[in-house]
Amino acid sequence: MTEANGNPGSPAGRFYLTTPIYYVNARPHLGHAYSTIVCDAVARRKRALGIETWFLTGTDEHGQKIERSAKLAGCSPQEFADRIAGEFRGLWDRLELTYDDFIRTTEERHVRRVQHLFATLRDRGYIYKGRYAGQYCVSDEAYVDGPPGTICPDCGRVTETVSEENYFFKLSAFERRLLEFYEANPGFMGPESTRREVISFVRSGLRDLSVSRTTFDWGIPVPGDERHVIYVWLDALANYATAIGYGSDDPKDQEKFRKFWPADIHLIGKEISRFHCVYWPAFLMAAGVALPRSVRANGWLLFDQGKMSKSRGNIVRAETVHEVLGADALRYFLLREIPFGQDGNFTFEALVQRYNGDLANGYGNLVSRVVNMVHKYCGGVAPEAGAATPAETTLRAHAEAAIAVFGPAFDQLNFSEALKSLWLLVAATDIYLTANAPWKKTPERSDAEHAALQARVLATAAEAIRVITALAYPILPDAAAKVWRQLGQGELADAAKNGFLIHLAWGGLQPGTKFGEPAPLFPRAEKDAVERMQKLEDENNRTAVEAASANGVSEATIAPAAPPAAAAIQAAEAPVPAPAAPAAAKKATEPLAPQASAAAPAPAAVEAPASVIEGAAHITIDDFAKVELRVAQILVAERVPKADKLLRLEVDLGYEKRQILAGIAQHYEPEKLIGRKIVIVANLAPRKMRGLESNGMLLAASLEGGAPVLAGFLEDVPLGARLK
Ligand code: ME8
Repeated sequence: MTEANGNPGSPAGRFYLTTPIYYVNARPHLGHAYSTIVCDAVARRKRALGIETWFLTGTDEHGQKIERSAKLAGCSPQEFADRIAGEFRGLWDRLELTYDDFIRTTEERHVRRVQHLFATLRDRGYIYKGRYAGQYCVSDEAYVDGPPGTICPDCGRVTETVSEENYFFKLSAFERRLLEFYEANPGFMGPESTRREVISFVRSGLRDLSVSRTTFDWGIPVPGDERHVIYVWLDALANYATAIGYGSDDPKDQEKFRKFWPADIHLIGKEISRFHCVYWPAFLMAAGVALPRSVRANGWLLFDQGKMSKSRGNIVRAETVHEVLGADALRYFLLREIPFGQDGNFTFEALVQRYNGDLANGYGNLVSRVVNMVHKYCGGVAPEAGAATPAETTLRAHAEAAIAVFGPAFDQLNFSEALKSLWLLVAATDIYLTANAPWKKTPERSDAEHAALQARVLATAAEAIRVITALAYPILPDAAAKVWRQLGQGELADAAKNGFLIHLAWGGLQPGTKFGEPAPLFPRAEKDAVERMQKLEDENNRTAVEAASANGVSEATIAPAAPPAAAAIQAAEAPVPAPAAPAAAKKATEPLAPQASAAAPAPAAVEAPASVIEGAAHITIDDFAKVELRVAQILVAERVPKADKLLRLEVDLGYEKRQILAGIAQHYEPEKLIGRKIVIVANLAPRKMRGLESNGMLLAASLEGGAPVLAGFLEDVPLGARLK
């Protein structure tokens, strides 16, 4: 494999890195911000090393999932995509992320170039027409092996049965070539767990891949056969090449593509490794295009024990952290706390602890002490250090070690180690300062000796701060820019453009440099910071749920429609279960109550335990006919904030959609419910819980002492069908 493009010393001196392009079916959250912030930090360091860098991000806007989300929101897919893509871009701008291009897959430039790629693959004999009959996971936009009803192994949702004419890509032809490529390029994918997983996937055998769909429209038409739209992953993966000019006729685009391709790093979340390490290289091999130099997978940001994701309802928004502690605090926490490649927990408590410990009391306090003393004792001008004593030699050695360790660790994406080593220098500088106490005049020192000590110690500490700041810049760009000014070094943004990191070495702070005014960097976070962030999130959740229930616009990941679900699905429960009145206690004439509580769901279509039906009084067929039982499909399922037991569901009855609240949150993961076909009591009078209206009730077997089990079907049933 060739040397990584753009690394220091690389002849090319260029670096191209990408984030995944994010689906526009849900708003951005901290998980998305994590990947994008990692890329931003890398891009900033590369630029500061004088390397011509191109940082691409964007949004993935086609496919069945987005089409359905838009339908549910009552707008066109394009309007829907415009809105959410705007939110992603707006957030990246607010966080001052330095992306060079933001590609949207609905842009004309992308559409035409993807068609070019498709035509190239077809012309080169790697695409043929066939028929796909199998399972498809709409949420992951992925084909899944197995019979109808198979659960997607990646996300746990029910797959849909697809049977249609498709174009196929000859993926099977690349099995051996891919394995040889991985073998020859051990650095191609990482971390090691990803590498192992991908290799074992390819070794287990590759089957040809369906790369077009005919049963919906929201995609890029296959050139020459517009009944088909191109498979959304082929469309999406191609963004990395189309955005920098692949497939364009314009010589300027072609020049750009030659300049930046192949990408140095595709940074992704670990769940999409297969698409990036198997499909994408195979498409490129087939098209005769060079392969990316590396794919690097970040682990998952976890919150409340689970992967942070909208459908789980456990997201935190980057805006919240930004508002309370600032963007640098978020960047530092994510890169310092989570060893890159591993999963990491996000908690407000840990964030505040790191912020106060490392930034407010650590780096921030150090800068403030030194800059203030230079103003107080040295007239605001960098003093001449004079001859070094062993203390200065030791601190200098610490700084040189930090320079030596930080760069390679960072360039391996080992941000946590890089920062750990740099903060050792923060600590060493603090200790040095305290040990030499330039603020303390002792009787045994003459005035001249004291002035010399002050000059030596403050010049040395300020130089250490300069080194720390230069290295920390990609992670703390805002704070670093302020410190740079305070040290009289001018605008860091300009310095970064001029590759100030190339020559970073001890001794750059010139005596006589006029310092800028001291300015606070990281004010200590008060005790209520955690509560403030929590409150902002709660308020946001509440507004989102209310807005969703008011407009019928989904806040959660939107559901795939599902094939016949496996027999037992999930149970319906009202949030405040009424005591289960045994049917036997009811009078024969009593109608099956619409007010039937969740704990005692009307058992119409579900066989109740013998103990319950034994001796049950009879009802007439007319009594039964009063209960309107219908087949519905769960489109959206999410937790109701501050209600442990409640899930808010949006269900589709075919003829209408409605919201139902169900007290099953302790027994079912909301994201696993999506797509399930269930039975609901459709004519139950609406009622309000937690300020939200519930229009109907789910049916379930109410097992004695056990979890509820939802009623479902073995065969496929149309939505809205009445149970009689
Ligand atoms: O998969 N922890 O888009 P997506 C860490 N459109 N990273 C997270 C995360 C979490 N909890 N949640 C999201 C797609 N991410 C496709 C990609 S690329 C050609 C097409 C980050 O909106 C992580 O980078 O589901 C993950 O891979 C990406 O967001 C998924 O975003």
